[in-house]
Amino acid sequence: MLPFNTLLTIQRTAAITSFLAGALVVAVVIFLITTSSTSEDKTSVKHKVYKLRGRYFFVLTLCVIAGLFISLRLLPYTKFQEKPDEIVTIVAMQWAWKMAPGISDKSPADFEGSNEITLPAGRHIQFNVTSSDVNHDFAIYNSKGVLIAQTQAMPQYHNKLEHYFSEKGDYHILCLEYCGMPHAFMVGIIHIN
Ligand SMILES: [Cu+2]
Repeated sequence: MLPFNTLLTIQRTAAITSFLAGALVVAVVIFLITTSSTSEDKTSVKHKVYKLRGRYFFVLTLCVIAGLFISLRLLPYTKFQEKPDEIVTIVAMQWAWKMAPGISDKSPADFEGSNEITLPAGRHIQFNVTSSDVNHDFAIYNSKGVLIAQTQAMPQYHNKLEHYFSEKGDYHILCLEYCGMPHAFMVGIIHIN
């Protein structure tokens, strides 16, 4: 959670920015109304606009190509294309989590795991998530109560969730899919050290 002062500043900045953008739109409209005339020769205007449109298209294309080139390199996909450092099997059940390192060849119902697990910080971890009964949702919260990663836990499906825990500490696992009365008590812990 951001401190209240920071939130206020972000809100103020957003308000000022939208006010200035609104004022700019109004100014452009007023400019167009005051400078437009009905008697001007439309052919020469059309010619001017079409010429400008060609240049505008060219500049816009260059901007899009440059934007794609810069932003595509920043996407985190390549980071997760390597083999994970560690694989953890997660089985959700009414109303607990079974977690254990490695890939399990047992059925979700027979799989044995604990509600608590310890994992290393700064490693590429892949969670292999499934369910032994109904739909659940495997959601990881940090110590400040912020949701940092989540995926559905579904019977007969194995969803892969990859995450780097850059900070040490205790992370809580909550279920984000209502799965019955004690759903809210379905809490697991991941210790990162
Ligand atoms: Cu639930």
